[in-house]
Amino acid sequence: MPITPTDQIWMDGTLVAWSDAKVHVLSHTLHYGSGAFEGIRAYKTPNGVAVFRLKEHVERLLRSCKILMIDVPYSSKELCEAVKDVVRVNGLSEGCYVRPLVYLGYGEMGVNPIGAPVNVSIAAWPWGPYLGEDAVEKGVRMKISSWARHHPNAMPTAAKTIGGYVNASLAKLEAVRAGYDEAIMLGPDGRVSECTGENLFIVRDGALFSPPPSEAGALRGITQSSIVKIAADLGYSVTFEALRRDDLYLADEVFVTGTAVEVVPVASVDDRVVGAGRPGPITRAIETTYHQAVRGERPQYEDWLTRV
Ligand code: PPE
Repeated sequence: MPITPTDQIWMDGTLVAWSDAKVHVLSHTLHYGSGAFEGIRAYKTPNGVAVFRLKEHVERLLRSCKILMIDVPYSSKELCEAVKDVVRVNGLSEGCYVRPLVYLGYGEMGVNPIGAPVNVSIAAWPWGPYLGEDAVEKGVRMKISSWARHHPNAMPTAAKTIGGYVNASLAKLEAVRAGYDEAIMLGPDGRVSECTGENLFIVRDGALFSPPPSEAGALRGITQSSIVKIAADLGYSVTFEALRRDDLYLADEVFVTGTAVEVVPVASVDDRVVGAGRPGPITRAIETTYHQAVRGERPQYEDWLTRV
């Protein structure tokens, strides 16, 4: 998806002009992929622009770095302030997507990352619907990938590791080139894991199920956890349960969740129509509530919002 440039990007504690936010070609992460990132959204609310679940995202970034043994030279508090600054200085009062990135910079070559400088950047720009303009309305077509999700001893699946996304990119390419909107990935054990940039839920007999993140080798999605809360508040039961591909084919409803995608219904999986082939009532109710919660239209979820 194309990027709409904004004015300034935070790099290692300083705001620099968008066009000057550059790195050296010998930056360590560019060669070996070690580093971590986050995806955060900010929304326009009746009381000004607010970042959704800011602290949770920043803390997940720091946890990803802990796994990678990367010492981030900023505290959670400093990074939260920096995210707010970036949204504010770029005048993104209509909302935006924020991309914090921790990477190893220029100075060391060779796989050994010890001694490479740790750099942090935070950029923000307006980002539209992740899976297309009519995804929420019509639902998306999914394909189960021939690429398996990482084995947890091959890539730490709890970390949002930069290099880990090669696996996601391969699955995405395969799905898109075959004419689908997105891929669903199975774990090394053949159970459903997650999508290339989303977690997944199914609805069966009025109840919700999602693969348990750590067993499924899926990212512990912050949106997934918001949906668990919203679904429970709406009176639906939610269970983390291992799912197989036939559970997807036979589900009454399927939807995906993530910061970038938000909540998007699935219309078909491997050309098997899900339910009636249009977004189901439970997906609709959850999508609507999430849409309102992130925009500050649901006072009960006000704790999730940080005004900039
Ligand atoms: N799984 C994966 C693999 C993933 O990348 C994301 C977020 C999620 C689950 C959902 O996590 P959460 O955002 O905490 O609910 N994907 C981010 C990056 C997408 C991209 O293309 O870049 C995102 O949504 O920001």
